[in-house]
Amino acid sequence: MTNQEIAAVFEQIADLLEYQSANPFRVRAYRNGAKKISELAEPLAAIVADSGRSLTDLDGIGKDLAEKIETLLATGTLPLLEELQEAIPAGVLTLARIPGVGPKKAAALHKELGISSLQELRLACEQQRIRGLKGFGAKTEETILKGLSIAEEAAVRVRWADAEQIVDELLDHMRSEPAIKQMEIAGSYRRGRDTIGDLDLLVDATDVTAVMDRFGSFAQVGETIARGETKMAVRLKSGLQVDLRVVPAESFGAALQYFTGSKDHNVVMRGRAKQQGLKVSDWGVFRVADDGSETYIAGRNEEEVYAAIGLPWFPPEMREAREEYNWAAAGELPTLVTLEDIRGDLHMHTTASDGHDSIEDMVAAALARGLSYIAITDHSKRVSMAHGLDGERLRRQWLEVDQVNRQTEGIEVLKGIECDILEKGGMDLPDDVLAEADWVIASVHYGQNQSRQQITERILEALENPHVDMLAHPTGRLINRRDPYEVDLDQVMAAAVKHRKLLELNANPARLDLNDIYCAAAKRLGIPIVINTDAHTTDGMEVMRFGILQARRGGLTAADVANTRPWAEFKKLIGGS
Ligand code: DGT
Ligand code: CA
Ligand code: CA
Ligand code: ZN
Repeated sequence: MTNQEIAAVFEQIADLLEYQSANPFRVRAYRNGAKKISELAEPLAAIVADSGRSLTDLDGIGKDLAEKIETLLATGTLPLLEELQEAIPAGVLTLARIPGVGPKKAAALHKELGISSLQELRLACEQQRIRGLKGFGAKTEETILKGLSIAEEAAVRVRWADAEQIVDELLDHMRSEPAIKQMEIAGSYRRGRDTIGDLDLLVDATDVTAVMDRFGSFAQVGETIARGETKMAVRLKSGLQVDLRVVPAESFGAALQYFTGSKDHNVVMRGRAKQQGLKVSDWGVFRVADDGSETYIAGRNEEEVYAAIGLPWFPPEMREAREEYNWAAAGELPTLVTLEDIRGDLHMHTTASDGHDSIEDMVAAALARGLSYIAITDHSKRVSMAHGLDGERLRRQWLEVDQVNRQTEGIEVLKGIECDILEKGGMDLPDDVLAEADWVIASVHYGQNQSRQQITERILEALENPHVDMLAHPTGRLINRRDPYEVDLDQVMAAAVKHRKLLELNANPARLDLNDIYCAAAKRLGIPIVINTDAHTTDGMEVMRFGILQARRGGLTAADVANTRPWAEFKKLIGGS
């Protein structure tokens, strides 16, 4: 097999895994591997044949991928690929991505009606041809149409974490151009929004032509939309647009401020400037004389731009014209929480349920990340698909946790459980079991299509349970894949205040709920937020930083985030001593 063929197999595996909602880092490992392999100058077969060398010496190739490459070279195929292909027939991949469709329905639509594109699916819904199929109904058609709209939206906005991967590669590519003095991604990406409409690349450079040529030669570029004197726009093969602006050094700060936005933030700022006889643009801050003439007074960096109109520098995550100008007027911006503030991670899974790594592995990974406590929170028995734990298995797991705690220095491992809130209400495990846990998470995984009132009542009841400490991923949304379930979060928050419960900001880049708005609401109400990774592998702990971004957008400080405290302090929040 050639390198390109091997790379293609890895790309295909990544697509199929992604379709199965596998861990994003696992998907990324395959994509990165494919990219590295396709860029290699020398055949992989030659490296394998050389006993003095190892595939794992290659950048981006870990032990797992190395084994897969060897299998491919030896047999021409991979059990994993065959397994995935068997589970997912060709052509249903796009259909299955539609919220409300999923793999099973997609396969049926393909088989029974020959539907293989989104257009065909929409048409079939509109012509009411789907309700005739076994297991489908008029309601399904409605759900699919709604899902199609979400999917169309997904085609135009990408998740922050996905944008990050593109940004990293783009900046890497641009960096080798010596004419570039300064470079930043502005826009919603810099503000840390959960999804990104397009990327805004800003460059300070002397040689515009060289910068634009370099930009146009980025491997992911599909087409150039426009190229002008200082502006250029391209569409990547993935469909994402990237806007480039090249500006002089004395305007770099002003342009960075302007193109970081948000638009609403800038509108307020321009108003402030005007009151002081100043004008702000992407070129700088100017004093406007009575005769209308303009004098440049600032623009090299953002600090001097803001200072010129009597404002502090605002962290980009704050720039949404929500509270930031009030904070500035009061003379103090909150010091937003940072990744370094985090001391614990209180939601993660192991091989006991649907995680991929052992308790020991998770503990070692947490130690490597500098955490001083974690909670092992596997699923409860209702989540049978994930091999959820009943009381007996859970108590056995806790013996294991005790042992790990005895053997390990520098970290406290808590006995936790992610206990399902049952469809009919009530917790999935009896109170006597929950009472023995150090940490109890309540989650809604089933009955997500129930009415707003039903779901809200289930959650309110769970929050009344004295053993429950925190509600996880409070809206159940999966960005671009599943809308939040119907839930009255205002009532949930009121109950959290009343019963002194904590709420989770789930750091998984596809979840990120609570979102920024509700984080801010929780802060106002004094509800401690716990930012958790919900890791299903050791690598899964990496997502903490995405949660931090969202928390910062909600204006949260370290004090607002419960797991910035040492465990001894945290314990007091949940009634421990
Ligand atoms: P996106 O791309 O939809 O995720 O959101 P943004 O915020 O990145 O928006 P984008 O790319 O349209 O523009 C980037 C920034 O440029 C925006 O946040 C503020 C600034 N900007 C763009 N157009 C205007 C405008 O018409 N007026 C003002 N005041 N600012 C603008
Ligand atoms: Ca943008
Ligand atoms: Ca833009
Ligand atoms: Zn979980």
